[in-house]
Amino acid sequence: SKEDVQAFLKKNAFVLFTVGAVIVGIVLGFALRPYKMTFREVKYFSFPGELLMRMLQMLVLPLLISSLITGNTHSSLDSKASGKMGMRAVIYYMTTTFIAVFIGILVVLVIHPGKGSKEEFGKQQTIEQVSPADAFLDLIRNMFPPNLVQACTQQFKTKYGKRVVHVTVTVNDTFFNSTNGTQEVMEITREERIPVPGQVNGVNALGLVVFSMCFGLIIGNMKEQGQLLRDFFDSLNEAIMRLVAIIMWYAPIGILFLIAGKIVEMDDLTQMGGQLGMYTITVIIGLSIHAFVILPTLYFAITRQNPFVFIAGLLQALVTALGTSSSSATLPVTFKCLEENNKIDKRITRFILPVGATINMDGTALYEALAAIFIAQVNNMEMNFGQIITISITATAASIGAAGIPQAGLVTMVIVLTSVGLPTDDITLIIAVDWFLDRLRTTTNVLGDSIGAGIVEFLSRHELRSKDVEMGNSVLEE
Ligand code: DAS
Repeated sequence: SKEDVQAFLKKNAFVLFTVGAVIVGIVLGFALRPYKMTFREVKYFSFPGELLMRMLQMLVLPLLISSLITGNTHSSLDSKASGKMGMRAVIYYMTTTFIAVFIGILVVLVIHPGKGSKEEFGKQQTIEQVSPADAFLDLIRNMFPPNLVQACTQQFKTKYGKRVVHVTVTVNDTFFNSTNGTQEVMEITREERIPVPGQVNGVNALGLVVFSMCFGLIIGNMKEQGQLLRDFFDSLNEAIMRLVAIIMWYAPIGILFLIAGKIVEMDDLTQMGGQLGMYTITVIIGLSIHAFVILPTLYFAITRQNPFVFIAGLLQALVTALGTSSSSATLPVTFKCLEENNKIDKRITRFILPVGATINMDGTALYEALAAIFIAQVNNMEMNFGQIITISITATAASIGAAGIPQAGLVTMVIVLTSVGLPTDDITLIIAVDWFLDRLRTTTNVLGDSIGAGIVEFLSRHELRSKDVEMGNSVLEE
């Protein structure tokens, strides 16, 4: 009946808007492609998308800090229960990341997209060599930022010691010449610096995660003296989540323009027939197996609940990940979806989501292992068993070190390649498709974090419940 339809529309408004935004974005993007917009026009066109990105990033810092601090003060849980919860999260992160790496290696070995020649790829640029040891030390260095204020603002500092990793891209751009009023085409070389592991758009997320967790644990143990701080961060967290709720209404518009803008500006996919096309398909297959088979099966095996109902609740977060290619920027939306649609306990989400978004990246791990072996195949080098093990370990480390920002995984790939003696310059072979594959692996990353929250909540239900009883909270039926 009419009422039913109305009720349905009201209940699913967000989902409908979001799905609609993706579809309209794709259609609009392809419709506008023939008009060959200039670089600048594309920038104007995707402005609403850029705004969404900025709004989300604006919230990440206070959200990350406040939720981790309140999540770790055990005003909400006692320290034994938090410890157990933390262990479960870590075990989940490790297991799923290893499975992801395994799948990545398996699909690339079976499909074998690399055909032992580089001719069909465009020209290559030089990328600096990075020693895995230095990169590893940098990962640990980033855990302890010497200056907390700087950790919130610093721009691309500490590059594997002193080095700067950057990729130079050349773009053709039409400029409007204001002196004589003509349009002219000129080639400019834009130097794009790719940020380093553990840093999110000038934010050292890893360092802030470590600090906030420790800080939360401390003020949790401070009895009355800590009450002021506990209340402060609790209320800060609440306030930020309300801001998130407002941005959620704008999100579909932003996503529409982010997607459309990207489709308008992407290169013609002329190379896609060859090895790069096969490579793209291989990555898609690998990520799909992990996202649609492994993670749901794991969720079902543990919780005995329908994983696809759970995933449906995450739709907006997944689409945001697809639109922004940043798991950090998506974090506010992930929080909202998990807490509101999937009714995950706030004590769980605050405790583990920020950590997950920073270090747990299944999609990235899968991608890095797969890409490294693809590059070996292109170079006609067969990897032996020992080298494959090395790749699995460094790909895992690289995914932990990769920041939750666009294309961070491409940078940390240098570590994986160096560890087995593959040419790091060959990263540029896959740059052409990375913007796209990045979106898919980011979506997988966010899905992995969210399913992790669902699983950890299920496993911790007894602790949560007994705490509720103790506090006299209303206890939910199991
Ligand atoms: N884009 C990333 C993310 O936010 C990481 C990557 O580049 O793989 O998850």
